[in-house]
Amino acid sequence: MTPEESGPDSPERAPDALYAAPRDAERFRFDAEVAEVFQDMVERSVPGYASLVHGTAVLGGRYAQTGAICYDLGCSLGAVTRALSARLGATHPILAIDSSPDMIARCPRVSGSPVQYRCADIREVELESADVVVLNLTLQFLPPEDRLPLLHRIAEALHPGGALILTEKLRFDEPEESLVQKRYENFKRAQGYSDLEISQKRTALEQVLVRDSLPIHRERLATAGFDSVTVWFQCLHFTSMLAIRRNATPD
Ligand code: GEK
Repeated sequence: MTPEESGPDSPERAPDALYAAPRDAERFRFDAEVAEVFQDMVERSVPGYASLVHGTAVLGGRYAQTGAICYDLGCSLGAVTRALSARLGATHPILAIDSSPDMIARCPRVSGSPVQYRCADIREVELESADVVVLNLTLQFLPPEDRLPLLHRIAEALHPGGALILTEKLRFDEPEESLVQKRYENFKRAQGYSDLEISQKRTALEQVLVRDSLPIHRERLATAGFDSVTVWFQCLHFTSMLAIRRNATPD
């Protein structure tokens, strides 16, 4: 963690042992028990998470030039929002949105801050004119058919030249997929997760987290109205793209 993400306004850190004992196979949900351990879960499950949050704030800070709003869509406990706000200063508005009331309730608030947290479905929220939109590991949780319409709305909301920072867990073609999966499981073991935890979590996420390949992301971003899509972070499956909104409105 960088100093921007740690400190007194960071969420509490309960250890993630949700899948340590055998449990009924249920779909993964961002409910109260997940929100309670989320900080530990995300840091031990996403390789390079702290760098991702820091890099997103650095990149976002460069594109937040006009003073227009920045969005953190699917903010969970607000890590990106806090890091971005620390760079942008006390006056820059940031709207952090998540559909999980348990996540939003746990986002640390700073009184007098221009950061707002809202519990809402990002597929339904009206987006105002914006400099920067962040989707950090969120798009992959939307049904695939809802992804392009959201990206279209984001492109329309962004100023020409505004930035979308999109981080996703990618799907690879075989044989790369099996190789990366094996390395990912080794990473999780090194983070202290047992084989039971790894396999139960994997089962719970099936059909909830639906991954796309990088070519599909690139094609969808182009269709939505973005160009100059640059991969700026990659660690195993986890990839972050900086996508700039085209000057002309797409057809
Ligand atoms: C981070 N960005 O730490 N509307 C709003 N929120 C949603 C929706 C939706 N339709 N669907 C899912 N979410 C964070 C990490 S976690 C990624 C993001 C992970 C929310 C969901 O409630 C959850 O908080 C978040 O998207 C995904 O920088 O757990 O792998």
